[in-house]
Amino acid sequence: MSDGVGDIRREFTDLFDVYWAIGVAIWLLIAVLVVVFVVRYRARGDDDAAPAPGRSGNTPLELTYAGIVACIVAVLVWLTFSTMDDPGYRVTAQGLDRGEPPADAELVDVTGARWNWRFDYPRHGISEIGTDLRVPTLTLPEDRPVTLRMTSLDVIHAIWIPERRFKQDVFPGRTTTMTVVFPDQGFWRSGGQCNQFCGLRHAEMDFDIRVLSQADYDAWTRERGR
Ligand SMILES: [Cu+2]
Repeated sequence: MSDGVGDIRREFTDLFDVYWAIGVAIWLLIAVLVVVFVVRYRARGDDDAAPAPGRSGNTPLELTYAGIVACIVAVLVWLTFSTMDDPGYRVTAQGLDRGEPPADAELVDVTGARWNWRFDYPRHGISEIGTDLRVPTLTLPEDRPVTLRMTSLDVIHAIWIPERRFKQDVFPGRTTTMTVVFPDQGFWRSGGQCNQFCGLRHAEMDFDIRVLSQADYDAWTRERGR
C-alpha cells in the first residue's frame, strides 16, 4: 500500500465489524433477558395472575445502563470520525487542498453531467467520455494512489464505487479532490455508479472500472495518449 493513503475498503469493513459485533451482543443480551423474564415471571395459574408488587425504579442501575450506552456511542463516534479522517478520504473543496495528494499519485479529472461521466487524464492527454450507447471506462493503475478531481456540469451527482466503499458527491461549480487506491487488478462492469438522483436517466449513469498492472497501464496511456 502506498504512503499516506489507507485502504478505504479495509478500514470501513473493519469499522463495520465493530458495529456488527456490538449490535449482535446487544441483540443476544435482549434475547436472553426476554427468555429469562418470560420463564421466571410467567403466570402460574389464577392465583398468581394478579400483578406482582411493582418496584418504582432503581436509579443506580439505570445510571449504570445509561453510562454504558453513552460509552458505546462515544467509542463508535470516535472510531467513525477517525476512520473518515484518513487522508485519502479527506474532502477538499474549492481549492482548499488540504490532504496533499502523494507525489506518485495518478491524476484523473472526473466530470459528471446528465447522464454520463467523463474522465480526463491531464498528464497523458487522454479523455474518456461515455455516450448514449456506451458507458465510459475508468482505467487505473494497480496499487497506486489515484487522485480524483471531481466536478459536475449541471446538477449534483455522486460518484459511487461500492467495490472500494468509495462515495462522494460532485457539485457544479466546485471541485472535490480525493485520493483512493485500487490494490487489485480487475474489471468491474458498472463498477461505478451515480448515487445522487439526478433526473430521468440517473439509473443509467454508470461506468466500468478497469485496474491494470503498472506496465499495462503505461502501455495504455502511450496508446491512448497524445
Ligand atoms: Cu447523476
